Amino acid sequence: MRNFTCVQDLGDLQQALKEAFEIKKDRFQFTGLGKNKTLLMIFFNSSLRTRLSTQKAAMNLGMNTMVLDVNQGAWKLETERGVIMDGDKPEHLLEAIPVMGCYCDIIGVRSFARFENKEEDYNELIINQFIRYSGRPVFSMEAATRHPLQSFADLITIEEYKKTARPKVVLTWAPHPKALPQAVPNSFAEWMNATDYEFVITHPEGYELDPAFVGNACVEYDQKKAFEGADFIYAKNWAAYTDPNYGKILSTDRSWTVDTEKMVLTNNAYFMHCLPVRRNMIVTDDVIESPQSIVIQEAANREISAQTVLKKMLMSL
Ligand code: AN0
Ligand code: CP
Repeated sequence: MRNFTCVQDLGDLQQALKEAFEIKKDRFQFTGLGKNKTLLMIFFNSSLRTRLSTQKAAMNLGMNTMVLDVNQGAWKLETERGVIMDGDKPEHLLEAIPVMGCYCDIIGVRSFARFENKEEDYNELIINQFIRYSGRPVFSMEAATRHPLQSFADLITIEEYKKTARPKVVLTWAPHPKALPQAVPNSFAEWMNATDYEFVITHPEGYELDPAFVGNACVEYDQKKAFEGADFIYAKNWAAYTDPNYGKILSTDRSWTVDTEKMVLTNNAYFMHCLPVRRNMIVTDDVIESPQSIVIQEAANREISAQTVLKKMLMSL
């Protein structure tokens, strides 16, 4: 596997899951694979889990790691071609990318949707420039439209906790005070569609996701109806996708917050969220602290998803 930005890049998903569970059993069995190989992680946005879990995964494989926060200490980067650079950005991405490529063997990039231009976001302008100009294999640590390391960890978690072969998994929108990207829900939908689970998406009207990601999911506008019989509730906020509201907040209606009353409608469902989560906006204290909440186990699996991906990339260097 050269690059990793979406579920298809993994190839056989069941095989990748098998590899992930092998790594989870003994995460130091491939410790020689990354010897003298350097991972460069580039962050255009904040991170706690991705930063730590990916670095840990690389260390488990014997790699060296370097982390660059572009907005803290590096030169501010211009990303548009053709701009007269007389503003506050002293360096262009088109020089910075190949230079960064000189110092490492694999590059991880975090670059959220900016909500300035839908086409730019959905064409994945930033990560695609890394793929094109770095000369190195590149993987997504959440790009504009997807967060595949998160979705892979989510899938591993569901596989660990599911009680039936074909669980009912519900992705629910929940309120949030700031406009958030669609990357997590898009990606989650993409990965769920790659399984044979029963998959339902619920959100208020106006929050429809890109149909390319929704795929075969059942869309249910009545959140309570969607929760009935669910085995997993996956909560996430996102800003509107559809025009003319792209990137806008249309609702902060707290009747969509996941609470005990709604969880009672489910089949004793597990509660999941990628984190960071705003308590009592997305989910109540009671639900996230309940024994059915598996958000910490889910975050722990980020190390496993990252290590599986890095192992595959190292093997094809
Ligand atoms: C980001 C998002 O919603 O995409 C990252 C989640 C992993 N969340 C925030 O910015 C709060
Ligand atoms: N879930 C996740 O990617 O978290 P961070 O933004 O903290 O990396």
